Amino acid sequence: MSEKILVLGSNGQIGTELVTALRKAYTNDDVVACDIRRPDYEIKNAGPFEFVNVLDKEILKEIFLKYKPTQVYLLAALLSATGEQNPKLAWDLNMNGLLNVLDLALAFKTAKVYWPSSIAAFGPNSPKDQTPQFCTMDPNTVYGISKLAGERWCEYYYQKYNLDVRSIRYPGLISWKAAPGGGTTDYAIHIFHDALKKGSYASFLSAETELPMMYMEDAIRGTIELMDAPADQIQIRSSYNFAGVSFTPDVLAAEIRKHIPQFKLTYSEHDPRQAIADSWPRSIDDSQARTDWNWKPGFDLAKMTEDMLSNLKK
Ligand code: AKB
Repeated sequence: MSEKILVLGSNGQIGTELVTALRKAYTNDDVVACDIRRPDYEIKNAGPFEFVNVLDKEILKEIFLKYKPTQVYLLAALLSATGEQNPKLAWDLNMNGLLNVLDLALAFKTAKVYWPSSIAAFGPNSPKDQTPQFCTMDPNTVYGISKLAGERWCEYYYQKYNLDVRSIRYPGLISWKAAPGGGTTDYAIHIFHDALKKGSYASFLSAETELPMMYMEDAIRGTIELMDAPADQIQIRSSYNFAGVSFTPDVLAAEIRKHIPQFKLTYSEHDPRQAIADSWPRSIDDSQARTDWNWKPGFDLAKMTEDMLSNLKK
């Protein structure tokens, strides 16, 4: 059967790379990029693009009617730091956007839906190291609350209506193609840009703040592998723990210094993102993803740092 794939939120950090990867795996015309903002040249000219606000159910319905998608990826969301600046909008977009898509996917018999959760679904009372798939989850950001609630909705639609929804709890994603959008883990991207441009960076997270991270190439591959896995292998219908590498700003700076020896890292004080980072896990146990659909990351810290620097230099 031929596929028609909608990517909602196609202009963001993940969407930009996911659309390109899906267009390589399928055809350009099979993958419809959708966003509320004008796309960059590459996405717009390689295949179909539609302006869509996921909160506008009527427009969204027209898009489902026009394309009859077999797969939908919903990426439109407000992240942790921007979500705290506008909690009501974060809740509205992250929650009602998801419910709109789940309802339309049911109505139009979409075969598979992908929705990302995050390590932000964990909270201060979740175990910090090798955080397990199932444990206490008490997120204290609106973003995290919306992710935990969204996970419950995904499982509910699967159990109640047999909708094939799949999800991953992303760690901080590190990439060079598109800018990140208001997350707590964004320091780990800015640091590379400033290391090359200025030779120094002032981190808004403290030296010892360890967080789970992943290189975007791994995240995109893992996402598509999860969506391609046979349905009977998908044991988790809330969201899968998913791990790449964990490091602190200090450790990342030391790795960057192997390429830029004079690189200097300083720390800024009293940033509200510190409290968010302190409520999150340091590392994640993703053994269920490894067992169920053979997940395995390809990038360690050294390989990721080398790839980031060489691509940003270009
Ligand atoms: C954020 O920092 O908000 C995101 C995330 C971990 O979900 N990158």
